[in-house]
Amino acid sequence: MSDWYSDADLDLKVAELKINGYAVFEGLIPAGTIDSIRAAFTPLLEQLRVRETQIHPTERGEVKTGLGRQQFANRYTLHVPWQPPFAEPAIYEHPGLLAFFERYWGSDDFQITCYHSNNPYPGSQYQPWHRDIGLLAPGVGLQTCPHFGIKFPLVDTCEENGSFEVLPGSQYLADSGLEGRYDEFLRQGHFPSTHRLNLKKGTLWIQDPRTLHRGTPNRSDHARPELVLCFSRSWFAVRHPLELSRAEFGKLSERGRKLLARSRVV
Ligand SMILES: O=C(O)CCC(=O)C(=O)O
Repeated sequence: MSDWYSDADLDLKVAELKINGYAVFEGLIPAGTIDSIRAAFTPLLEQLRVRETQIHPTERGEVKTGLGRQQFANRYTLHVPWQPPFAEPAIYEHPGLLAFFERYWGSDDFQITCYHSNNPYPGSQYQPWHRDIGLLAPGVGLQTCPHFGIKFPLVDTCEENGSFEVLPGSQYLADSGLEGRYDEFLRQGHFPSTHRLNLKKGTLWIQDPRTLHRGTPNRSDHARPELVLCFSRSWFAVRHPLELSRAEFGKLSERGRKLLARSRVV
């Protein structure tokens, strides 16, 4: 048990994740920490935006100088370098967060496998409804997911600046007849439980990547950056290992080294 969350609090959050396909931890990150991250992140993101004038199917560049792409019009993805102020132990080693995963998975055998970001700028439109990973077993909605996105926006998110939209409970949907047609049905049909995650800065939330979701139009005058740390069970394969310098690896705590054990030290 951590001294930050009681067992009852953790059980409730785990139930939220299992039932809704996401769980929200409001006020987990101090606003000042988010502001420092945003101040350092904005120039990196702007550099990418100026460079990536075309929509591109694959990411380009290097993590240090901006590995990413324009995914849809005015919507940019960008990897986040593992260095201060982005690599913040108060976030990725937060005792409440780690206790949450240990409770959900019943194990501490998990690692951080990716650090990236989703950034709709003014003028971005609806994404198609989608999942971020396929079901591991065709036709079966497994009760436990081995891989999660840990997300935190760098600004308050709202309907105007393109807050994230989810269809709660859809993480277990395993009907091959619907696969590939989610956007068609969700755009046309009646789905009253769709939900916009309008979040205060400092909120961290956990997304089951199987849950149907989409980005929404940003009609504000500012970007809506959100950083994403991926936490995965040790057996879950990831394509590109996270990279960090020897100096950054040297700064890690004992738990940090376990969490970053699958990274490439360069
Ligand atoms: O952050 C968002 O608004 C949506 C991002 C997303 O779902 C994606 O790019 O897969």
